[in-house]
Amino acid sequence: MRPMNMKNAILKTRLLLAGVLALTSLAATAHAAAPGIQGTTFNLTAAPAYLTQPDGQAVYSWGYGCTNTTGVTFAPTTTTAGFCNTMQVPGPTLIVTEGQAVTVTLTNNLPTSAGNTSILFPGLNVTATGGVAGLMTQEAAPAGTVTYSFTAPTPGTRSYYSGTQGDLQVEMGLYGAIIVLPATVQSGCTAVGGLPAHYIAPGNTAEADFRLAASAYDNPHTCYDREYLFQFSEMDPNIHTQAEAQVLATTGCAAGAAGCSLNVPTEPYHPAYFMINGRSMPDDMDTNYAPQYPHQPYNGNPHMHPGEMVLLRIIGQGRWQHPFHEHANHVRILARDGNLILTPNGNLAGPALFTTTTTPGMAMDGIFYYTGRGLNWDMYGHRPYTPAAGAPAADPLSKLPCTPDANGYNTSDTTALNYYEWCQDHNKPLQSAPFGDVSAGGPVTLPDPNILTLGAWYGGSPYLGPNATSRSTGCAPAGSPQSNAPSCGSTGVTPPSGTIANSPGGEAGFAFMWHSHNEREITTNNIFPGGMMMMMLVDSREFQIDESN
Ligand SMILES: [Cu+2]
Repeated sequence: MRPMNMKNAILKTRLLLAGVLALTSLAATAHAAAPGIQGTTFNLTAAPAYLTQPDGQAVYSWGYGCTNTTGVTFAPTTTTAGFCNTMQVPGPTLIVTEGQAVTVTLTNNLPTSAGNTSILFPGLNVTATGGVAGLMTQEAAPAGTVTYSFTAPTPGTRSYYSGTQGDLQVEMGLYGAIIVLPATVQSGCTAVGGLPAHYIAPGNTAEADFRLAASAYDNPHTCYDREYLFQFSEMDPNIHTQAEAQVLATTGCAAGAAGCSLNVPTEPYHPAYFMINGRSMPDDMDTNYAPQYPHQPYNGNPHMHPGEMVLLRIIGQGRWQHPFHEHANHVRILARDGNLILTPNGNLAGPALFTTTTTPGMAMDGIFYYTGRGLNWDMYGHRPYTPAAGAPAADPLSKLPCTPDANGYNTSDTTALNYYEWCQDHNKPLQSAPFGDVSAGGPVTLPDPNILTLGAWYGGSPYLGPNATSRSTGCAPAGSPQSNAPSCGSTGVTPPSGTIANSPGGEAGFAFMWHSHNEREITTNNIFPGGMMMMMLVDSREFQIDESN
């Protein structure tokens, strides 16, 4: 075995181990949203550091960061663990409000031989002051600064990235996102902090509001309940290795002196790392601001309750197209590059996309939701309307009516466990010979449990939620930890396999893979699984989604 093969074998083993460990330890994580720094004055730096990859590699990279964190305001305000390093990939998400005067000062702390650097804000009307003239904008010379000023335009999500030697500097990691929030709350939208209460299981507290704004745009049809930002990029480690070697060879050189520059070929291009928010799967499913990723603070790990309007902010960074597929529903596109797509009479006109394909620099906003409509079984798995024998009169789980609204959904009670249930499937059991007291006569036979198991998130029940077993069987066996189910006594109903082993208080959602449909991109250094992949979780409304970090 040649040395190179030996190295690859070790890398493969480490990657697989990392993947297994991470997948089994992530059962309780529930953190994402669209974190960033908010304000009108941003002092950014461009600096080098190493990015962690799940195959164990530390890839020399460049990124934007904060010169310091004095005066930095982290958003959303429900974020508790925010940090902004001197270098991070993607760069800090800049959160501003429509109409504000915004100033971004960039200090070039890249190695001297890397030369000048800059920031472009495509779509914004920018005034650049200071620095030195560059091809596309004013640039910051080594150790120098440049300032960009603009008035935050119409709301939406846009990219920012280096306008200097983009084939190398964007590849090295100099890119980020800017989010412009609407200045006012649209009629019909719920102001931040005011989302209506939902069903709260015993032992849980009310769920915090993790949104940046009440709506995505100045349009009442763009209200949302939850949001996520995904930036797609790829890296060719050969380019990074060559850049690092040349930087080391020119250490201490004087700016402008002969030989004090880099000459790194960026073709041919063979990326090996495919990242969402600077991380590859499974790292992208760890929390935001996890300490093991000091230069990759943002994750990609969406969670939602049925019926919630989830705003997806999606940006293509890097050099390739990235066809991102959100399993479980289409994404209704609201806007491209901050431009809301409307019909002449003001209705939403964006397409419903099976795959949200980004091209480099392109940003899009869309709405995703999941209700379980059309499953042909009652995924809420609750008992028929008649209270189960022995159920306390106040048992909220034994009385779950489904009253269809004009669209067929149960929406009259926003605090119901089955809010947004598709009523045509109400009380339809999954299997023809159901366990518990779900009424018989279901549409299908019970499938192999492996089809319905959801890995670390499987609650042992094919129905949605940590307490789905007690909802479907009607009572809990003696000694069961299912605290809010009436007891069956010592002869209790036998729950489905696995239910008791998994804590019914933990997250037991429906997991859907969200991933690049260029399947080359769901690898890490040629090993599957990895790269641009994450698991989206639909959680019962009894599960409290916590995105505070
Ligand atoms: Cu797919």
